[in-house]
Amino acid sequence: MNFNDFPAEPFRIKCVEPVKMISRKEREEVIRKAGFNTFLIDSEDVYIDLLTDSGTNAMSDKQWGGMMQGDEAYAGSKNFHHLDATVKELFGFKHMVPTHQGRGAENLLSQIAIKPGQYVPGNMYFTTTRYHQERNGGIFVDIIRDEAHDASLNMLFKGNIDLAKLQKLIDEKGADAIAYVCLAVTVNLAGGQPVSMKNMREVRELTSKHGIKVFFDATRCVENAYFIKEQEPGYENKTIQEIVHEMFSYADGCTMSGKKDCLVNIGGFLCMNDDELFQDAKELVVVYEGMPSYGGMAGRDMEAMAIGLKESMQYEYIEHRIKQVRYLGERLLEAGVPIIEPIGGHAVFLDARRFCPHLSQEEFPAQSLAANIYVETGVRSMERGIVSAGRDKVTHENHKPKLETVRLTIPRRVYTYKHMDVVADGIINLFKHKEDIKGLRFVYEPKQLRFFTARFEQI
Ligand code: PM9
Repeated sequence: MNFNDFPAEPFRIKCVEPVKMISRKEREEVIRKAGFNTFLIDSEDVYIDLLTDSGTNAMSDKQWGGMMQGDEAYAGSKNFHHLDATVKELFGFKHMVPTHQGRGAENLLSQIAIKPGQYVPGNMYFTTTRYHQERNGGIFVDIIRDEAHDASLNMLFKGNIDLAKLQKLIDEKGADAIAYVCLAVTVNLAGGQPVSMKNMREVRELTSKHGIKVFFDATRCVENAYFIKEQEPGYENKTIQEIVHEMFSYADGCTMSGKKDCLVNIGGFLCMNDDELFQDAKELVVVYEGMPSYGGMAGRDMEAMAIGLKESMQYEYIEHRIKQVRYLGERLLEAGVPIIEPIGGHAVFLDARRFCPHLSQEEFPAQSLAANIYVETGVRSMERGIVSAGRDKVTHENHKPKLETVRLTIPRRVYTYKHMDVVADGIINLFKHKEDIKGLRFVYEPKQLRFFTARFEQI
């Protein structure tokens, strides 16, 4: 690894938040009290917080300035018009409906676009996305390429949809039985893996032939655009903005969690080109979120999001972002720690199957690994394996994903390379005595999205 491959932070730090490390003995007590679930640890007890990149972004001086220009009128806020115009300019969709965060948009889309019994094919599931699809009678079908389920396979555009799987579903069930295709850019649970422009174009061509709509999960679309610029022939001289615009030209709409690539702490939106769907979304948004001109957000939040979305497309920002994640991954790889390859956009995913070969999947190796990383290092991470996957809605059996991982998710513009070194050194150390990691069993299992609040004890 050559340190010169990694650009310095393209910002100066104007405001700092002190962090401190509590003792190992205290951390052991904290994780026991949290039921071995890192979601249940207080932030004050965490040294470096890699639980998620969602809502944990550091905002810029311009965004904070924008916050002071919040127009908090109940209706028709000027910040809504700014956000509306920015999203339409950058994404190219005809309509935008703001929501309080990504799952608010997923809720609206699932209600207006899925008829009970219809299929919703997608490139790997995401927890909240699949939950809303199923809650509205949809049947999720995984049509990601097979390679995405293999942690150690290093290949480009591992997030692509397998067109043969999509064609098979259309042939077997008929186009009318498919609500829409949900295409995520990048694919979170596959390791932040990107989708190629070619794949998006081909999905558009195939679905158009059959009159099927395509909605993107745009949550990490800017990170996906960086990979296209870096790795897909023909895109090296295009701007990130041009690439994002072309990506969305292959979709009928999108859901967006602004908490990621919009560089804010809260917010989201739903976009579409279809006038009737827009009408339906506007009727429903008032039930769950608020007026169609604020959708659960304060005026100041919409302003920060409009500014953040533009900032996220600046090349220096996104290059540093992706390469900082890559730096952490390469440090771990060099030491032989098993991770999902290639290293994705927002996080490094430890492969818990290979990290803890002495534990079966039913002993929740990733959940336990995340708990042990906290005790060893003070770093908070997240399970993304059998616990996150939940149970089958019909059989109530555990879904058993092939990927059993712990996600080290890097907040945007928050930590430095030295923080990455601390994380890497701690995990490399734990890897040396990995046999000490014990299995877990549930003591409390919530009925839905169980990973957020479940509690465990050591076996
Ligand atoms: N993702 C994450 O940490 C936060 C919730 S799960 C701990 O990765 C995608 C691809 C996401 C996502 C959230 C949402 C939902 C939709 N799609 O959290 O509701 O990664 O804004 O977005 C989280 P909201």
